[in-house]
Amino acid sequence: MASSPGGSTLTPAEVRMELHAQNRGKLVRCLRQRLAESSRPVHGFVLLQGGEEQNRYCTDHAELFRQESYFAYLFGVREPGFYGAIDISSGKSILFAPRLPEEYAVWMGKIKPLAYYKEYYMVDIVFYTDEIVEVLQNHCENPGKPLLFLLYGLNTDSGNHSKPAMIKEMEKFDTDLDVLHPVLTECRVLKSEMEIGLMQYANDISSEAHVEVMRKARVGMKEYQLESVFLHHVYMYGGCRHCSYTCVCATGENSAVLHYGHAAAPNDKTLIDGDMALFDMGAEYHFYGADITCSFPVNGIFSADQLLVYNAVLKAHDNVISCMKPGDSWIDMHKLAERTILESLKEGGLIQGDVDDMMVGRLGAVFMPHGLGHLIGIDTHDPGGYPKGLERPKEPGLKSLRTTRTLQEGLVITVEPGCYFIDALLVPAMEDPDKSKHFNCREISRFRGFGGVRIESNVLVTAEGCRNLTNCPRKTWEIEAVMAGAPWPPPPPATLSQNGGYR
Ligand SMILES: [Mn+2]
Repeated sequence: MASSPGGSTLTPAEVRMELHAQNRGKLVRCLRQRLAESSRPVHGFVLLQGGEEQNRYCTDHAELFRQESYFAYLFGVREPGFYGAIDISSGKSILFAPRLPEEYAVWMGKIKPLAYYKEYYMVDIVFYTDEIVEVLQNHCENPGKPLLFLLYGLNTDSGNHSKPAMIKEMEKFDTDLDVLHPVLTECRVLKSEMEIGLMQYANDISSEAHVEVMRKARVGMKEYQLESVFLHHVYMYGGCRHCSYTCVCATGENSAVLHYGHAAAPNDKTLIDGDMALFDMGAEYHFYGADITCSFPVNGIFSADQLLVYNAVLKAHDNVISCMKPGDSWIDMHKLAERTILESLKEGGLIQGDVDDMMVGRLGAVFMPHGLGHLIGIDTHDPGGYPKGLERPKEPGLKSLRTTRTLQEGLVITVEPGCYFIDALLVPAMEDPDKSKHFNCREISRFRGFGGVRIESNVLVTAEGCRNLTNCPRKTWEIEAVMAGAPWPPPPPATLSQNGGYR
């Protein structure tokens, strides 16, 4: 059956700026509480600086601007060069727009009046950025210098720090660099209904694009052609101008290269009969992203070896999702995935011995060196994985976890178990007697060059358990049917024709 005539069943989701007004309201409540708890006066301004447009090296080529994520969370502003402030005592929000030169109207389009931004972004007042000092001083009702809460803190995924807002005449203000970052980061961890709505949409359009990629995959194509199918689908039908990250379109051996797709490995291999494909791609819609991985045989039919590895990973993915609920430790979920994969590899004859022993010896990290999953939201690796007091584990595999948090209702996290045959890990493991005693070396050697499998979904933790926002064919027979032209999502059972492609 052909895909739907329009190419998609989706239309771009409605973007509502109330979402950001709610985010600001949440921050104000949390900040007031935090200040009251430490017996500090509940006043001052949150001041954030939005992102600036960047040119390519020395040229005048402006890179497509994407707003800084904390600023996007609070204000939803898509243009560069803004500042935003929130008065903690009144809860009022102020945007500061750049004063654009008259020339702007010639080259870039009409200059919007401040009233436009006030209405569009649903803030209380708008001024120009060259008025910040004066406005904040005038709006301060307390004696002495106004207090500014600036954003400064560590991103535990990148190791970089967020840059506090810079204004001239900072000496006219008192500043606090400690309070805002942990409180605002914590606000971003638990998603609101409206945020979940956008993430569901990003997942819907990305899931559909993954299905389109599976359908179009043919032996002899280039990996980048399938990348282009994905990009076209999410932009053409989904209005997604940005992706959450650089597409990983890996086939054959490349599917064991975890961050394949970068400039030195630009998705340019030819698809060979018998290759496994691992495609990790996600679209972003109004700042909120999806992060989805599908693995499938490029020729449309799983071989026995591919079935073994794929089903090991799928069982881990499904086990975790059927277990996840508030109160669970993410480390335990990671270990559950590892154990599931090791048990399957043992059943398949690749490894041998006691699985408990393997767990103690951290054998799972040889096949899955990355963490089970990460928080996701406005950033693909959303911040807040390691709040103060939560230590990063040191053991192989576990140290790669981007969070070790206890699951809470409202948190959205990726579940992305994988099983890879990576020479850089297999060779040293073969030489380590504690690990190699578990290897069936002949079988393991046979799998060198296989690549790897990852299955990644975005999962919302609910009061009862969790909800998978991703909807891609996952069972091997579903993938084979979709690649042979069957519809996705499958029609309800009653309407299935006898030769509908599903069995
Ligand atoms: Mn991911």
